[in-house]
Amino acid sequence: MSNNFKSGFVSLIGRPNVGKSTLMNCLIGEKIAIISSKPQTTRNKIQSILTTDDMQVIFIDTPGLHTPKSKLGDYMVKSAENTLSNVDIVMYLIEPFEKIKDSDRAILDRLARVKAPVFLIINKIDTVEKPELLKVIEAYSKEYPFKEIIPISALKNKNTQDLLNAIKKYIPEGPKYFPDDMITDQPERQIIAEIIREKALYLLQDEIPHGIAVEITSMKPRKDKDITDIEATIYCERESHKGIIIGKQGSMLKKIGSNARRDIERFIAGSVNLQIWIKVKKDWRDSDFLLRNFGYDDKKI
Ligand SMILES: Nc1nc2c(ncn2[C@@H]2O[C@H](COP(=O)(O)OP(=O)(O)OP(=O)(O)O)[C@@H](O)[C@H]2O)c(=O)[nH]1
Ligand SMILES: [Mg+2]
Repeated sequence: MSNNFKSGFVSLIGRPNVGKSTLMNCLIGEKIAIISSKPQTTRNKIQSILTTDDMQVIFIDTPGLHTPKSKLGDYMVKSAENTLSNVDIVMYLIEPFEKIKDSDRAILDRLARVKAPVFLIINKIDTVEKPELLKVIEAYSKEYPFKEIIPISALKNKNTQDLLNAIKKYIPEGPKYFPDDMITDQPERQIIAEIIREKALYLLQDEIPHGIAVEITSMKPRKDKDITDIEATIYCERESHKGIIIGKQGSMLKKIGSNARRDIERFIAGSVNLQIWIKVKKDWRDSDFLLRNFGYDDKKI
């Protein structure tokens, strides 16, 4: 290791659905965080680690900042805000809209108290023309003294090298916090539970997927065969939701299961036998006890 090895923590914050998780996965080159077109997909802080010859960056993907309507929402927002005071760089992601929404104004207000350098990352530039982009840059640069303004497309992997170069400029000298081959702090079971939740988010409508929690109750590789038996439980908030998640003759649950199995097999690089059960836990999103039980523990933020 050379003397001037650099390392640090970089938080990705922004409104829901702006592409924070997509960007983190893109920078790491692996799918660590789940993604969906529905807002409020990410519920926890998720760390991933990029190690190069001369730098180690720990990216922290966070839940989208919004006005919470449940205790789960409170937990999500708190865990995102908490990163603001503990990182070396804050990357504030927006979509390329010139008009600054109230919810973005609220984030800009919070940024005023941040000591770390703040980058404005304008994501989804594949959806706009250059003149529009310039207007976005102009509107936002009036609002805050951003250290860098970097337009990117996380989906198309555009300009992300420029972003990494900028990170390198601002990150301090420091030690290697994690081993070279470690890419995330997420336990395997957590990632598998999240894959199942991602498929449910994709296939289910309205409020139902937002009221889902997934728990892996058992995971056992078979002794005689190259196959892993995984048992999972999907928790939902109402009896009526349970019916919808199971679907006609079990068709919805089957779809969620087979979509998830495909991704889990890729993730663990082996065959999987996946069994999913559905249970109702009424209003779990507002129960301190159940939130903690599902890993949304605000004492651990
Ligand atoms: N066109 C386009 N779409 C993108 C880009 N980056 C992300 N998306 C899409 O935006 C949607 C939201 O992406 P996520 O990465 O889940 O967004 P997020 O900010 O993590 O959302 P939350 O976890 O809900 O806060 C998905 O449908 C992505 O495919 C981009 O560069 N271009
Ligand atoms: Mg996300």
